[in-house]
Amino acid sequence: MAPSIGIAELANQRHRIVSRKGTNFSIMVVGESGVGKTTFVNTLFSTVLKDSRVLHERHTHQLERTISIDVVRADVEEKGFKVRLTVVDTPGFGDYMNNQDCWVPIIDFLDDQHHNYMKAESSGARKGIDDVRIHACLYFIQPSGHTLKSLDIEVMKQLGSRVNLIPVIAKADTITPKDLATFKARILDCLKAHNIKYYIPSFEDDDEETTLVTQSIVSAMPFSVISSETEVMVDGKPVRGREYLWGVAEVENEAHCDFKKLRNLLIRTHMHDLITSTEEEHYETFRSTKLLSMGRSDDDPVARAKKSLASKMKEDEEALRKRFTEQVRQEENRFRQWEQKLIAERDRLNRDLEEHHSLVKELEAEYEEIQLQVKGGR
Ligand SMILES: Nc1nc2c(ncn2[C@@H]2O[C@H](COP(=O)(O)OP(=O)(O)O)[C@@H](O)[C@H]2O)c(=O)[nH]1
Ligand SMILES: [Mg+2]
Repeated sequence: MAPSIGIAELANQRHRIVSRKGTNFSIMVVGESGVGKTTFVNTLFSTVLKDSRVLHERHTHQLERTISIDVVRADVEEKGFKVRLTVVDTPGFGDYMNNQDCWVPIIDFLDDQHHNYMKAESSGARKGIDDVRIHACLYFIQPSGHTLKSLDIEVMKQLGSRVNLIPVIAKADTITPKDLATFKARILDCLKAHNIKYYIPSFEDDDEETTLVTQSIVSAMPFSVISSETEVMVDGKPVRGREYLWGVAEVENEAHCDFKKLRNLLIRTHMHDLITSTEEEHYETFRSTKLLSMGRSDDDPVARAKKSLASKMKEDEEALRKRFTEQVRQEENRFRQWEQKLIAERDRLNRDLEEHHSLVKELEAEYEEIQLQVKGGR
């Protein structure tokens, strides 16, 4: 029998969190396009669901501004213990838009979940609500070995102030262990230097053994992961991994990456901690700032980004209006010139006509005179 992945162990956690109906647990993955988010989601599901009763569901939320968010769900049940696991897969930055505010729809999604819950809570309809408040947000970092990009910093800043942010180094099989260690240290320094809040597993009230486990988890942060959608043979046994000419990079081998530590943290040891901190810290922060601000949000960077988008649109509109007015003005000028030309032409023709007229008159008078002379001469 394959080893159990430990959902049942939730019952041993510090507080009992699960009623008979089970609990919601939602994870979100965020990061640049191609960094390996979708592969990770599929890897996580296939290893978590190995021997659980599964009710799998996949659907897509189409959000505004053509950014679509993919939601994968599974009802996981082990020994009568139910968890509704939801993973929200976001399209990478650059998939749909390239600008600086590419993260705004993701932040909107997070806030919307809190907002929906808040509305349901205040109207007393909490039971019926589809609660997709995100308990853990995995931010995927490219395994560049250098340091964080400014976009990483900006996005993580936003995420960290709203959810339990868990920075993750993607594609650990593409970086040497030595470079990985340096990279991890640099990332931690960078997070600190930029005051980015990220999730640190809580130790309090842990017994000695659990504390040791948690310590080993914490010391591996930021977690490195290898993902793979296929299994390859290692020593005659199928394992999930990526096969190279020189060997296999194994997803669940702790010497190769921290996938197992991360999965343990999420699904086994700290699911409860993630849920409570979301409820007590992040949701409460959202609720109180929402109640406080009530429409006044000058200091909020998201509101500022939205405002800048709105003002950009206004500028564009203004420029369009100016261009249109200018065109109309030019057309009017052209018309006026043409009209004046016409008037001048008419005047010229009138003058010509008058000249002709008087010439005719002169000729007539001359003709009459000649006629008189002829008559008189007879
Ligand atoms: N070497 C390596 N490649 C990976 C890993 N995870 C994903 N990939 C590859 O990276 C590419 C992009 O992955 P995908 O999951 O679609 O990225 P997404 O755009 O972030 O969802 C695919 O070709 C994957 O096979 C990994 O851990 N190691
Ligand atoms: Mg993807």
